[in-house]
Amino acid sequence: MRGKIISVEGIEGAGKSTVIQFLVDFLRQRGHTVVSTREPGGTPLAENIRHLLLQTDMTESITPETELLLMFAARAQHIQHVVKPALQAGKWVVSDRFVDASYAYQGGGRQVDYQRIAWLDTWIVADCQPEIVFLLDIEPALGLARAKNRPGSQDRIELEKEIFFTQVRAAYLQRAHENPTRFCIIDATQTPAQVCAAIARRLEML
Ligand code: Z5A
Repeated sequence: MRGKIISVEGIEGAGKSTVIQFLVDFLRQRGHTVVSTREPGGTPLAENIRHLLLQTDMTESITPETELLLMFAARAQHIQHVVKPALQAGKWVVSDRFVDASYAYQGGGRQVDYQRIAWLDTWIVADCQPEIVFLLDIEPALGLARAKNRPGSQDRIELEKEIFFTQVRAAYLQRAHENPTRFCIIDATQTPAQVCAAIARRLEML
């Protein structure tokens, strides 16, 4: 038996963290063993790469290419050490972001050529693709306003301007339209209860 991957995507403040616990609980109640993880991160080395990627006190700017390659370096560790072993053991993997974030942020936001991302995707992710990608869709102005209300300081990517998140959102939506069976777009302006209900409806179809 092979488990499945479910990822949750969206721009800053879309409400991913809020729905992930619901998703995990829902799957566990249906008898699945679930591994809850995140990208970039999920292993000690990948979490170190995450820290490098998100820190704000760098004396040197990170190029879009470096950012992309670090995302995939973290992903390679995550897939080999967490995702594949879980799937092989029949577990389900719920990931707070996965490969589609690279198309949206590095492709849409940083304008890295999609073909380069697709090449890395084929190499590193291969058949470890999510069964469902829940895309929590929200206008950047609203997402950023929500995120600003949270405690804690903003990371390097969160400090980007609204136009960056507009490009990221457009890339996510384009990817969703290109992959309609895999993606499930959820209106993230709804209440948390309505968002979770929409997620449950899609999971019931599995
Ligand atoms: N990144 C990348 O560039 N390339 C890649 O390949 C990958 C990632 C994998 C870290 O990700 C960064 O890495 C991320 C993309 C980049 N940078 N950015 N931006 P992350 O997922 O850890 O970080 P994040 O996007 O900053 O997550 P977030 O801001 O925590 O988003 P969220 O989880 O969607 O938000 P939330 O904490 O659940 O909700 C935000 C607030 O809104 C909070 O106060 C909630 O109580 C509130 N909220 C949530 N839902 C609702 C609803 N429905 N109504 C009203 N209020 C709500």
